Amino acid sequence: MGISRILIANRGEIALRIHRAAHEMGIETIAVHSTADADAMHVRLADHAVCIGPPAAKDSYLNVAAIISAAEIAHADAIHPGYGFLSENAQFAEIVESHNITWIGPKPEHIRTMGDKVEAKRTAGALGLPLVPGSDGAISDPAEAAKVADKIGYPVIIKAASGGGGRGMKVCNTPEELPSLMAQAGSEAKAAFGDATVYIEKYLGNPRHIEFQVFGDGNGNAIHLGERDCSLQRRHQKVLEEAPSPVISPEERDRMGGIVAKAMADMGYRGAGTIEFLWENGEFYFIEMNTRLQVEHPVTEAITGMDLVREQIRVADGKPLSVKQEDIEFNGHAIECRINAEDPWTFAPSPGLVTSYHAAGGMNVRVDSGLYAGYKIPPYYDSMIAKLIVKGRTREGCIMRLKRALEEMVIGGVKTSIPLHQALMNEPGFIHGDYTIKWLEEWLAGRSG
Ligand code: MV4
Repeated sequence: MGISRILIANRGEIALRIHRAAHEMGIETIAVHSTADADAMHVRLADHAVCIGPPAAKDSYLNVAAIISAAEIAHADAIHPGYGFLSENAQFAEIVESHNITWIGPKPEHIRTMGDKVEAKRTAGALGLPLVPGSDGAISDPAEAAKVADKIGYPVIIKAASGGGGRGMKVCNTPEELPSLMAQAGSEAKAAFGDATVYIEKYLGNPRHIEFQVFGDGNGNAIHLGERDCSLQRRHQKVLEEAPSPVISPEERDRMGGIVAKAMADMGYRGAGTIEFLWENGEFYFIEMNTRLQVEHPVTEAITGMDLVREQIRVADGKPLSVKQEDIEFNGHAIECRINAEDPWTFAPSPGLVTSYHAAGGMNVRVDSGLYAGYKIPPYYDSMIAKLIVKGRTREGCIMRLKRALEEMVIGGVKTSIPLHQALMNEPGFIHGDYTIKWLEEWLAGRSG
């Protein structure tokens, strides 16, 4: 026991985030990188760096053999996967553990269970989480599907068991179209995920996306760190996240938080997790669980004062949770703006040379980014290049500070989503906080039309 060298199997801002937590714990870091990332900040900051392959992610950041070899060569005693890439690959987690390297993540069996959306729902239901009404597990027979749909009422949504992130979903409004949409959903799921399994749920017309941050020690103890509101999305990509949600009262947070923390304790969950709900008319409905650290974790850190990566490393190392539920306080309000290298209105990617860079600063302003002047943003990866996280005592104060911080940010040479965030900050629908998952796309359509 005792982690002393972490290999960070990721790139960009999250690789920096993990490096920072590690160094604050006196732990060395090993960066891995593709040939396209030789000049990246995550490589410069790390104590050691290993090139693991060509630019394409499948040959580098998803290359299990290359990453395990790098860990062996550089004598890593732990691997942190960050988010995306191999972070929710149960088989990778098993391979890491079979090499006697500490996996900084949940138990492989829990990653596997939650990766199958049908199994995830069954497990969540057994643990007492409220579910969206729907089929009891997978469904293949159209006649049986029609029975379920009649019982729960139209519209219904057909989802792929191996899906997630919104891929392979079909909304069905009438019994007549159910058989053909079932067949379509099945064959699209087979093509996209190699698995035709689908299930059915009541379609919620205008919900919010609210997720709870949880943490377990793997030994039956678990806590919750409150919720994040991630309703502002475009094509299933989150644009801005906030904590707490503008619509959740402290009593409701304690009640739902208690339910999710108990569920995680009962399953023996280890590490960081996020339980996603749709929220409509005051009710929570479980949809999925993410068994990783999320992009938007800093808003939770801002209002709780906890370092989630430090906590991940501690529990992976066999230590107990550093706090008890009753010691966790929620203070103020935090908002994160995801800054992408893309046209703010067409969303066309805009990689290339960053000619100038200045990060916003001042009280309660955090910028997580690997950018620097002279850096060339490669075209091969996700377009998110920075996260601006701002905290205020109130939501209003937070929005005022965010406007100020957005004015200060300088990213020259490429287009970014900063103008989109600035427009949002002046939009009554956002300022009032009464938006749902449909709001952002409708607002964008209204602006261009
Ligand atoms: C739904 C739904 C409405 N009703 N399920 C999209 C991503 C995936 N995680 C679940 N998703 C949805 N599931 C039922 N029963 C609407 C969505 C959805 C959505 C959810 C969260 C955030 C943005 C979204 C955008 C479109 C659809």
